[in-house]
Amino acid sequence: MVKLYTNGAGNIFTHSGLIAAHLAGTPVEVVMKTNDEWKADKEHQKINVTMKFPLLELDDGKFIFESTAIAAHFARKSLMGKTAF
Ligand SMILES: N[C@@H](CCC(=O)N[C@@H](CS)C(=O)NCC(=O)O)C(=O)O
Repeated sequence: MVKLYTNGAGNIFTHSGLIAAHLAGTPVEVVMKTNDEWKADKEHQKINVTMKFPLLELDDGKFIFESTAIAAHFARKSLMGKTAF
């Protein structure tokens, strides 16, 4: 299952990806930590060089940064082209 890393439920950038995943019917594991917890996670810092959230980890181990790119990734699975939107 894909993993969406975030720094809190209040991060509005995370929501667009989760909404798109929900509409696309794609299950997502949300990995949520505080900024302080992420900053203490040295392994995560090797992956997330900007330390901005959300960050999506795909099943093949690749990562997608930027909320719009993450939302588009989910939308491409089953939403795009089905309606005028
Ligand atoms: N352009 C990025 C913006 C992401 C962003 O700014 N996230 C902030 C929202 S709180 C963040 O994670 N900040 C963590 C920090 O600066 O320590 C996107 O759309 O994903």
